[in-house]
Amino acid sequence: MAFENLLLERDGAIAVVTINRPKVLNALNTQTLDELRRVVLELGHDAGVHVVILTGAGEKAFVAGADINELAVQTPTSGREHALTGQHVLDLIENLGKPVIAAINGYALGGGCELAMACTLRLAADTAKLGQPEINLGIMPGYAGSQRMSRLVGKGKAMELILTGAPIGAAEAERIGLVNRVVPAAELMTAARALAADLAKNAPIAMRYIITAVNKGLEMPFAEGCVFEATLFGLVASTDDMREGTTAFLEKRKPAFKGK
Ligand code: CO8
Repeated sequence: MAFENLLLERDGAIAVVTINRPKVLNALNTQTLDELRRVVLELGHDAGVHVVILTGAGEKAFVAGADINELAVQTPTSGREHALTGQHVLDLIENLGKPVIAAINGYALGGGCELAMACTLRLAADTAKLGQPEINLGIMPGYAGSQRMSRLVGKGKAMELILTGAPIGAAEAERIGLVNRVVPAAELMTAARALAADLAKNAPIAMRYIITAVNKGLEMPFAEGCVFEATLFGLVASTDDMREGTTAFLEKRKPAFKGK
């Protein structure tokens, strides 16, 4: 599949997707969003891919937001459609059923921060800056940032970040739970690939159900979430990988999972 604004690299069970518009700090225009949608669907259907890494081209930015050239000329109708499209693409990422690691190599602002929040895990370079600066443009988050931010960092910090528009550094982002881990910029991709390689050894069906249980469970009352978890647990107990994992433990060897 050919992409104009994305690079796609496969390395065994790991796929690396790089948003590649460095001249505009990898801003998400309509075409890039559509390419993201297509690549996510493709990787979701590819049984050989177990983990995805998402990053930005160049050393300055992960994604500096939605493309402001397009925002500047939007109408109420096109703005709503654009927001819904972005939300849909980010939903696909969040619910891909395979871990998606955001390797945040610089600015993750506005739609870029929203994109990172839709990923399963976030590693940030120590030089990264994250924030929701939409308020400075007289607008507000539109790719579900107002919803995911409060779920990740709590209501108080979400209000502060979105209302002030002030970006925060990687260390502060780690402190409040906006990113999982900060690493030196030069080591970001090595760390992301190492984490991806660790995850890629896991049983794919178990990972899929864990992601589903956490994502869907957050939208359910606790008791219903527990019943949902038990049902997925029952399903995972039917897999060859469950037998392999438990047998390997008892035989004191490493398991070899097959995704069945
Ligand atoms: N869109 C378009 N172009 C951009 C963007 C962007 N988001 N960000 C940077 N660029 C361009 C600049 O215009 C500049 O282009 P040129 O070289 O032609 O002048 C180039 O990238 C380099 O940027 P700077 O010269 O500004 O680089 P600096 O190092 O001086 O500054 C910053 C870096 C601080 C990241 C600065 O570029 C900046 O503030 N960018 C905008 C950040 C922002 O406001 N992002 C939020 C956008 S709104 C959004 O994401 C809403 C999402 C939800 C939409 C819902 C649907 C409607």
